[in-house]
Amino acid sequence: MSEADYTDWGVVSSGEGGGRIASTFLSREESPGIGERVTLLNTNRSDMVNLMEDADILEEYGEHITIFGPRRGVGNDFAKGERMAEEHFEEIYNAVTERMVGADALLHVTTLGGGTGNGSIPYLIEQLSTGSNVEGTRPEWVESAVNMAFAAWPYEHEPSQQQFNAVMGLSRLLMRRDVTQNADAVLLASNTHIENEDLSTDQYDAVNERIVTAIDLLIGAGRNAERIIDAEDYIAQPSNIGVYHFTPGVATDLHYDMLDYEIMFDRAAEQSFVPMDASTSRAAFAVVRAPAHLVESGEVTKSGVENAFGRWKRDKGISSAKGLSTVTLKPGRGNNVDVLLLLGGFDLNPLLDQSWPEYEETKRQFEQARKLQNDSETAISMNEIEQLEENLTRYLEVNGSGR
Ligand SMILES: Nc1nc2c(ncn2[C@@H]2O[C@H](COP(=O)(O)OP(=O)(O)OP(=O)(O)O)[C@@H](O)[C@H]2O)c(=O)[nH]1
Ligand SMILES: [Mg+2]
Repeated sequence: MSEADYTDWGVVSSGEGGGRIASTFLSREESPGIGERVTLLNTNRSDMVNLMEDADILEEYGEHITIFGPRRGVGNDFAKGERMAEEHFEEIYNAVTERMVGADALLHVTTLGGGTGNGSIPYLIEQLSTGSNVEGTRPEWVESAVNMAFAAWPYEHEPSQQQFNAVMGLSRLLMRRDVTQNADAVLLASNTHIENEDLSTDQYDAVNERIVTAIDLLIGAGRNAERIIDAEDYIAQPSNIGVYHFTPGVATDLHYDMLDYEIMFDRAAEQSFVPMDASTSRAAFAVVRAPAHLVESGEVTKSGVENAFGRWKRDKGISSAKGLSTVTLKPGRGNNVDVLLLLGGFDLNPLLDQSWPEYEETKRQFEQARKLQNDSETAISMNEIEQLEENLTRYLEVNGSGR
């Protein structure tokens, strides 16, 4: 296949954390499959300027930043972030569609603990896929593009407002207000679950590095692969059974000579990005990234990986999980391989357990506050909170992990 046949990805971020992750694709030498299709949205200019200055890419890539709304952030209020995105949607839509023109798949990166990214990304995804508030008709590529979200769950130790935001954000990524599916796929990573115990490194850097590695493997499976797994493939089969939440599990630098594939898959599953039990998965994809010489010599083969993945799934009791497996190439020599599992449809309760009590607590506080003061027209209403909770609950029921 030639370069032109591969999926063209675009990365859109909103908010500070999302921006820190997405700007990595600009700051490093090469981002195969993405190139310079990166749009960094925020309500706060100085956050973006600072993080791009830190990465020393402000001069070269500053124009990838698009600021909408109040220019001072939205103070952790996702409802405000959403409203700003709605009011300033034209700027956002123009920036995204101009910079991403022709993309086959969009990866929307956000954190879920804050207000800007959490508020705007679910809204943007809805608008790109339905066009309900877009003036005129959307370009054909926008209509057909896959909209995948990558969302970072707040740390366990963060305050209850962040946990509340996360529950509300997950609901909106999964479900529109009219209770139809929103994003085509929602990939989740829990900051606490993937943080580095080594406190000498910057925590965000360590977490973001893992997220970027997972995204590279995910995109790489659609390029230089024995059997291409494309954006569309991650979505088509699982969505037939109502599954579209996923988490990556990544194990890198595994000694090919010393480990069976099944052990490698176990390692990857043990390093899933959210707390979960792999045996509850209803979708599972496997990508083995190996140095070219191991593939050329026939040591690492698609069928070898496929058979082992089949055995692994059987062993986990998830033989019928939807998905594919493939082998892709990694540059360089050596005998080390990297493995990505993309697990979907698993029981989300181990993740939600972290935030649910704080979510309930914040909801109670809102309710109390409502009794004391006149409803301010700007704040989120109780009805709205209940509706979003109900939407999430409905998705969880379909996914066999009802709360
Ligand atoms: N993984 C990851 N999480 C981050 C990063 N930066 C912030 N967070 C988390 O994101 C949440 C805060 O969200 P931000 O991205 O700062 O918020 P925002 O989208 O800019 O929204 P507001 O500032 O509230 O308007 C917290 O839960 C942080 O722990 C990052 O670089 N990586
Ligand atoms: Mg911010």
